[in-house]
Amino acid sequence: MKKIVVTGGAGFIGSAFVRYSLRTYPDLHVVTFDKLTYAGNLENLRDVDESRHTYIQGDIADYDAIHGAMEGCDAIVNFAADTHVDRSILGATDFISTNVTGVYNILEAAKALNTERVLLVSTDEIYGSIAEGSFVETDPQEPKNPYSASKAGGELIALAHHNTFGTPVMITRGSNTYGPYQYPEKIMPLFITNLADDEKVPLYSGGENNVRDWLYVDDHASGIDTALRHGSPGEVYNVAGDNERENIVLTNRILELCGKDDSSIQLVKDRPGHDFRYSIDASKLHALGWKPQMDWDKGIEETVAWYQDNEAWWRPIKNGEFKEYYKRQYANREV
Ligand code: NAD
Ligand code: TDX
Repeated sequence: MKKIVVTGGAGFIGSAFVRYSLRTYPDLHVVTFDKLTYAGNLENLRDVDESRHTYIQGDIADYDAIHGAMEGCDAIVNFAADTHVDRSILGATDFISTNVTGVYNILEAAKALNTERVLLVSTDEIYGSIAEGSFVETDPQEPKNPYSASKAGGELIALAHHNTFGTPVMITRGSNTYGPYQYPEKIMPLFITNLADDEKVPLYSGGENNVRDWLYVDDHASGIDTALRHGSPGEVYNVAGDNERENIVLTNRILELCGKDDSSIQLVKDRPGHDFRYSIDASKLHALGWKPQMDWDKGIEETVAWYQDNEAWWRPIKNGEFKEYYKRQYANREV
């Protein structure tokens, strides 16, 4: 592979994947194609080697734009998505445009251009919640919120495209991802940055101890790269962190690392349709040689330290679009 397109490469995981690819493959050229929605940020790519990187602003829901970006490229890795569950509950029109129509455009462009590999980055959320045990790739999709339903829709179109046209598509389903450069709407950066401002952290409270499996962002990037290079077309690969934590346990660890106690927790009304637990089995990707490298204790310590040391990155975000969103999302929600 000499040249690849990374859609959504200015977001959290996409930018980590761009950095990972450029440092791992010295002859690779990466084209980042990104709409720069509220979640996209060119600051996330500030350290990349510009001689092997091209940036194009565009929307995957615009067929001509994405077709143009893919011309002359060997592969495409799609991170572009609307990604926040709470925002999809407020309104899912953009989610359907990007996560379904956008994915279809990528597949059609790949067919027209004979692109060698197409990797769609998807999520463990498409399985829905599981009380015990872990999902494997052959388990059915049972998405339970508008975000995960839109991701499941994109997956189904991709698998049908593979079956009908032989499009060389691989899908990865990753766990909850954490690390530097994550937009502070997601639980970890939201809580760390609120605490830096001596504000409380809004913990959703529905009487259940919701559980998430935490995957370090560079491990997610290397898992996607393994599936891209060693996976088989038409196949799906789970990318698990194998670090399941109840939200309250995660919250208490963040409080401790930030020098606070549980008086900084504000219980708020639960997310509607809140999935109780996500858990996936990544044996299939392990068989291709992938293993997560980051230890949980080190990962969370480094992540908290990164946000504490990089206020210049998150302050403009929290003072910008995020401010209105936060008010709308959390106002009058205390329990
Ligand atoms: P993010 O919200 O940080 O970034 C998304 C990026 O996509 C942004 O740069 C945005 O500008 C871009 N984008 C959005 N719509 C676009 C469009 N129509 N055309 C072009 N670019 C567009 O997302 P993330 O957390 O980095 O997630 C990346 C991918 O990984 C998504 O597909 C998501 O579903 C998946 N995923 C995320 C997690 C997680 O915990 N964050 C876990 C599993 C899977
Ligand atoms: O303010 C909050 N309070 C709270 O208790 C927020 C934002 C979240 N939570 C809870 C809800 C979840 O149980 O924390 C957990 C994690 O929430 P998010 O960070 O919003 O992530 P989640 O809903 O689990 O989805 C994430 O993982 C799968 C990503 O946002 C998705 O893009 C990915 O596909």
